[in-house]
Amino acid sequence: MESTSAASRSSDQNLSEVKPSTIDLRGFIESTRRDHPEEVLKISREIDPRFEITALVAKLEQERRFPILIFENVRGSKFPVVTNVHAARRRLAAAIGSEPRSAVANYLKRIERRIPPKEVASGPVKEVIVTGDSIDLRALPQIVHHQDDAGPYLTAAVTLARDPLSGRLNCSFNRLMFLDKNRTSIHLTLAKHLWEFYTNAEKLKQPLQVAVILGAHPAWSLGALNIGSIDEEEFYLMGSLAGAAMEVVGAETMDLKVPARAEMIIEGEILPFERVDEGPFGEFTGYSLGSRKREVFHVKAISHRKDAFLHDIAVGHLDHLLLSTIPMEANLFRAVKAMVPSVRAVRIPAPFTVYVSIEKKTEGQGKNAILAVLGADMYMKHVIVVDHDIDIFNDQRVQWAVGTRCQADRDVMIVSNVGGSDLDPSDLKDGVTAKMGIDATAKPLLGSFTPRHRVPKDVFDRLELKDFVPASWLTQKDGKR
Ligand SMILES: Cc1cc2nc3c(=O)[nH]c(=O)nc-3n(C[C@H](O)[C@H](O)[C@H](O)COP(=O)(O)O)c2cc1C
Ligand SMILES: [Mn+2]
Repeated sequence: MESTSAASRSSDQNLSEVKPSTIDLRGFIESTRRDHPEEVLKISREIDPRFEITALVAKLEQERRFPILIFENVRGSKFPVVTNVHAARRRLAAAIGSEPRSAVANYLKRIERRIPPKEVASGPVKEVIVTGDSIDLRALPQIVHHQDDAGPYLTAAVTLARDPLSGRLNCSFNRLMFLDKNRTSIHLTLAKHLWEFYTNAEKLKQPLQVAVILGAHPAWSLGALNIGSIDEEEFYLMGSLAGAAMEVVGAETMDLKVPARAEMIIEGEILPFERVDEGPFGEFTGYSLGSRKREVFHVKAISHRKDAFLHDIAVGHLDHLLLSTIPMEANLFRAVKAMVPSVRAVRIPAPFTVYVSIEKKTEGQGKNAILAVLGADMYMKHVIVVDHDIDIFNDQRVQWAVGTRCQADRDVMIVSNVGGSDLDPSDLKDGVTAKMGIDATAKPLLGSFTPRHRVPKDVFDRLELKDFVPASWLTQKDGKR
């Protein structure tokens, strides 16, 4: 199959080389298998969707292996399962035509050029259409991820909905917990865009219609996760990131266009004023949070490919964390750059935490960078800003900067009672949190700060290790890196 594989070879391939009709998740998996056969593992042995799928991801992770996993034989369902698609930065970068190190820069570059969706008459996702009484969600693999989870969940669900007030579209990931043959719960983070749409619909006493996309190309997923104003429609960035228009086709029960090359579309509505117990659920934070009241999604139609597979995301594992951090890092890079033009890099090393490196040119820019981050992403809680001589991909160097360039009473800022994630296990009230910024840049500026120790460069360059140490040392790989 022709595919996006050229993406993995050049840093940003010629856009005209990408044929729209080949952009989909299975095409991406196929091109990954062809170019990096060790990154795709097909498993024909029967697997129990209750814990075993996540267990295998976790066991492989322990071995530092992160292949895409295809389970052909899933107990209790005729649908195969694909998981761990996003567990390698190389794959996510390749999906947007980039090398791993330049993924954030390439993300920002690609979303500048809008490639709107292209309407087609039909597509593979319409091969099978199920409506009315024939709908039975229990025919799908019932994947239970972690020990304390309240039940099986759909974790790779990209929602598409229209604001009843403005008419604008929104895409985001929202997890669904299976309730019965045609209902799930849906988790809408407070103050995020789908929640905003839903509260608008509720005020009008109307249901909110939602199409759930399952089996998205990783570039579409990265687009759905774009962080921006509620007026920015993620739907129009998906093709931009993939490098070719996303083909779309009319939904069955609502006035929305859905990706024609998805694996499956679940159409339905969230009714006003209805809530149900959801959870406990093992979250992306690595904790299992208790049960809460959540909204309910009523399924009206399911359309899917004849040989559709169910796309799963291993919650809280790299599959999940890498996928969500690239769009967040891109947004934060852009936001800091608006305030501090000489920003060098942004990295999210842990939930709610971000490192920023800047080339500080004038006093106070460390704190400008902190304010830009906290103003640009509701989830971010702890911000550490360092100078550009610090490699923020090395946690130890960041801690070194905090230890040696920071005075807590001068360089730490704390803001209490700010809206944040409702999945933070340390907050006392749902979604209300304290924010902290640590300005670990050298004061007043790096150039005038106490100099670092170093051996003279000419001496360093002149000495040859081979003149001093056994030859075997120089051929041995240092495994500690
Ligand atoms: C795998 C995955 C699952 C997610 N699950 C949820 C969820 O259940 N509810 C939610 O509000 N956000 C969830 N998110 C985060 C949102 O999708 C993300 O914050 C998105 O950018 C929000 O979009 P918005 O800015 O349009 O509201 C998830 C993200 C990922 C990657
Ligand atoms: Mn949005």
